[in-house]
Amino acid sequence: MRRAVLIPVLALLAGHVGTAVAASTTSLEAAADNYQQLCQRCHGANRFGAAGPALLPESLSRIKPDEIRGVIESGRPASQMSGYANVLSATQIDAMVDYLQQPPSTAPTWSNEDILASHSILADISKLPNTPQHGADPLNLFVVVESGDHHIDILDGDRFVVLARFASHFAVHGGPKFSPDGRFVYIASRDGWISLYDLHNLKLIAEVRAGLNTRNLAVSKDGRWVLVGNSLPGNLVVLDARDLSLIKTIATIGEDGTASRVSAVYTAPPRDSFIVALKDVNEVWELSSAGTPDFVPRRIHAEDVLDDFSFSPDYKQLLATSRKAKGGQVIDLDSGKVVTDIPLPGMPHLGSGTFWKRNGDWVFATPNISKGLISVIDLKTWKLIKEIPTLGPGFFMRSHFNSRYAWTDVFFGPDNDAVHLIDKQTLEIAYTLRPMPGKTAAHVEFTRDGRYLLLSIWATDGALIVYDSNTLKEIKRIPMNKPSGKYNVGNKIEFAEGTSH
Ligand code: DHE
Repeated sequence: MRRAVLIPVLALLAGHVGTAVAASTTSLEAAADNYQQLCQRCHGANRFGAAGPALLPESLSRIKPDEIRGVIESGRPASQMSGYANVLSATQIDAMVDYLQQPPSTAPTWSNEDILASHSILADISKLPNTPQHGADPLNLFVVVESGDHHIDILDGDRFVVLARFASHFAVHGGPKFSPDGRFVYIASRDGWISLYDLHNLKLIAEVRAGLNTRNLAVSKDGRWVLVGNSLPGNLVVLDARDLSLIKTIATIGEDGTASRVSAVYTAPPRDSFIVALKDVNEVWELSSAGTPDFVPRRIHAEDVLDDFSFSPDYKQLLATSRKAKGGQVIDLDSGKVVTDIPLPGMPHLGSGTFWKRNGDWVFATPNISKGLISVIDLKTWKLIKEIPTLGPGFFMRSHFNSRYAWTDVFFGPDNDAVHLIDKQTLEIAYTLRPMPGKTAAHVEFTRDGRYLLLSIWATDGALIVYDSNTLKEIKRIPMNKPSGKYNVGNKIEFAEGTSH
């Protein structure tokens, strides 16, 4: 029997599942048999994933049926997934596409025992030097996610050379998070795997599968705890940050008994707590991480499901997308009360928004996933100051204290190769760059001093482009396979202005 790993290509946001040819019960049964013969060895008998990724509806929901079909037919380059066009007929492949999008016959579960069994220690930290062994500035390293072939690069942020490259689990999503001293980085994959990597020794230390479908993770202010937010099963998992051993799982059940998926988890350092966004109940949770925490949630009751989050710079207030508020809603985290609604058009992507000071006052700017505009809000009055039209909907926005510009992408539509540089004082687009015409340019991160920045060309034959942030001159182009996010250690551990938190 041929060995196969069905590794789907990177999901596209637009055009979700829904057009698969509906297969009959008989053909679904036949597809289930074919799955057990051809696929289960790498993807697991229960489709939870093994050497290959999970093939559950939750794992595939962001991938178009045509893409799934293409991978089954032709395999996936640079992976162990070979094509099945010569093994299965077109009808059998259609049935397989449909089968993989059906829930499994027994509901997927991932228990504490499963988490414990998945835990592995890959290096003995006590035997490793506790000073950087790579000769680069440890606070100016970048962790770069190469999403095209599921790898992580560690980049020297002074010389712009790759110091180490290693395979990640399937589909790393959300920003990797760091220990407060910047030595360790914690990486979450959509398939539920959490990895702990030592940046001093450039070594993987431990791994654990915390769930079947994970949203993201957060590290506590003191660096002792890692909190993982899962959508399958809907729960929170607390891990010991030293070695990822399991401390506790917390089912995310609303006060009225409704089980909820987690949208995302965040660290709020001034509050010494974690904040949890829930997808299916009108609650926001806060879990204290101070002292010896019990991780019992404080429930903040909301009028609506609050999803995508950002925080005021002092973490006293939460900005969330709310359908009821027709855009954004501001919640005071101490009182749990609504401060105000901010009607915003389209789908603002608050989590990717950024703050800066304009004429001495804080402003917040957010990209929009469904409309070509940037909304700029005054943080004192919470009033919308300006809508800046862009060439199309965007995903990310970034700046730095020392940068005159906020950089934002045009992720969707025909101008997805363009990035806009917004003058932080005039709120006008000062420049529009097209670094690689025809290829998506997105997601910026600055060096610790803000002198340079790295921009991703989000394509299989893509690159990381290094710019001088003042002259806007291109300094270097490092070829990479769909580089997505990149994260500067110093900026991240200092929760620097302009970067994501
Ligand atoms: Fe993300 C961060 C949610 C789709 C790339 N994304 C985040 C965060 C959330 C989020 C809540 C902040 C968590 C953190 O960093 O710890 N993303 C969502 C969605 O709900 C959405 C729209 C749909 C989904 O199914 O998840 C979504 N995200 C995408 C993509 O399609 C992107 C472009 C490609 C991918 O890798 O999946 C994508 N998201 C990213 C990246 C970050 C991110 C690169 C980290 C941004 C940063 O700079 O910190």
